[in-house]
Amino acid sequence: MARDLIRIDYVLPDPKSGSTRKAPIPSLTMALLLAQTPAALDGVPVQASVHAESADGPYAPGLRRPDILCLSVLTTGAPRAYELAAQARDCRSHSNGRIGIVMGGIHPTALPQEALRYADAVVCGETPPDLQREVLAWAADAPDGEPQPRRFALEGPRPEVLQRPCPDFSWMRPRDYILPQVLHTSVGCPYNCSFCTATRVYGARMRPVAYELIERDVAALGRGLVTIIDDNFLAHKPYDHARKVCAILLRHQRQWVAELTARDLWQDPDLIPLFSASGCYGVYIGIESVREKLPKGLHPHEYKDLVSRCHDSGVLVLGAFVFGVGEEEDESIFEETVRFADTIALDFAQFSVNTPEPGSRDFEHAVRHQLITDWNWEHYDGAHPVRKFSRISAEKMDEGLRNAYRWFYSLGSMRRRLWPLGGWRQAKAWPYNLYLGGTVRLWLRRTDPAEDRARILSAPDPAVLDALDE
Ligand code: B12
Ligand code: SF4
Repeated sequence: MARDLIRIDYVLPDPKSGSTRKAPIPSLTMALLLAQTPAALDGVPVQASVHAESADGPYAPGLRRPDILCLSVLTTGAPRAYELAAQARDCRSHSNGRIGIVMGGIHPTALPQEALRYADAVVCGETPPDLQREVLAWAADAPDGEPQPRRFALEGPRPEVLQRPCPDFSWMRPRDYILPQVLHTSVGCPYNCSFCTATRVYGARMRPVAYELIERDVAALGRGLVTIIDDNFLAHKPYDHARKVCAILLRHQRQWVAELTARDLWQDPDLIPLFSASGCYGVYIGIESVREKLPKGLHPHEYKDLVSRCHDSGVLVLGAFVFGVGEEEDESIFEETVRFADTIALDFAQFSVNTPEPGSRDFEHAVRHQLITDWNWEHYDGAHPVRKFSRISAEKMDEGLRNAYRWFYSLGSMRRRLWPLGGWRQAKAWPYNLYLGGTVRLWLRRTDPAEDRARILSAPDPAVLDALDE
């Protein structure tokens, strides 16, 4: 069919759109895919736009009628992505052709067979500009007939240095996000934690975005705190990458936060003062368990030391904990964890239920050992027990998670954690603590574990098990 315009919609599905006050950060994935979109395909001009359901509300394929619907899918968004794909199948594009449906992101990367039941094309893993062009060109032809579903993946070696256009955030309204400014400087992580997909999808070696491009991306950011979303900002000794990025951030006078491994930060005494001097506002460290020591982790007294060294340099610390990591954990783990977070005076904490995310080693282990109790992908958000735990029931896990948040963001805990250091730390940490405390109360009011348990799926899509046998 002759067309004078190809319309592409990039959509980030979110089953809970509108349920929280603000989304945490805008999607770099959307911004990058938009920027990487070619201006024309086969001589036909392309018009592309982004719709992030968490901020923009539910997407309607029948109203938008794109030629190509591109869905970026995390596991929690998979059921919604499949629903949107089914709706798109039932309508025609603006030029009255068939809508080509493409899926990418971590869930289709982990379980392409499942995604291919709903999409014309699935893209596995990282998608540099050339691969994206190839997929879009293929999908643009889809209106001429029913295509054979196809799986695309990067052929040949992964690029050592990432070359790409400046992420295009023009679609994003900063007021919709808690931290609207996002920066991506590298991929890959050597630790290969069993619950994470970073090493498997992006490799064990840290591969940076070209430094001149990082400089360009920092210069293009709006005002406000910058969130660095690298899997692990301190992936390799001697941490040259982090040092180079700090120099860029300092040149541009930006305040920033990043996710990194506690062990690396603790081992190199120069890093915290260097971070602080370059504008580091805070760091996000995965502590995971107060009982199990993971390869990337520290002993409890070392965490205390690390947090106080950060505080001495004016850097705030968010510690992330996961319940159900060790087989020996029982119901006492919740109180013990919050007490630990209080004692080491964390500024912020995130608590999750150990979740075997598709793409991780834990997922394969859980499937093979028949530990999974809930196949509803929407529940794979770290806030629902979806697998069996030896000594904690699903009900107690729900209750324990909710209590942990309630206790940590109570006024009493805030006072204990934030008061002693006074001055700068209170000014920086209180407003976010109060905001997060409000968000926690809203979440507790709006969610009901018993209702969620009524939506448990006890059997998987057979394509999921086929994928593991491959
Ligand atoms: C930033 C981040 C977040 C942010 C923002 C997420 C977002 N919506 O953008 C925040 C903090 C909100 C977040 C929250 C969570 N996250 Co998170 N997060 C990440 C992180 C560190 C980086 C993602 C990113 O932007 N990467 C940069 C972009 C450029 O890469 P990309 O997304 O892979 O996209 C590339 C390709 O995949 C491809 N692609 C992607 N989509 C599409 C679509 C099409 C059509 C095409 C052609 C190509 C394509 O092209 C891109 C360019 O190469 C990843 C780790 C990782 N390495 O992916 C975890 C990760 C995505 N998060 C994860 C998890 C588990 C969560 C939480 C459940 C954690 C929790 N307990 O709260 C929540 C739930 C979020 C939700 N809405 O469901 C898991 C997801 C596992 C899974 N199977 O889904 C990951 C993979 C980390 C891990 N543990 O393995 N997260
Ligand atoms: S250190 Fe962090 S990014 Fe690296 S594998 Fe472990 S959880 Fe994933």
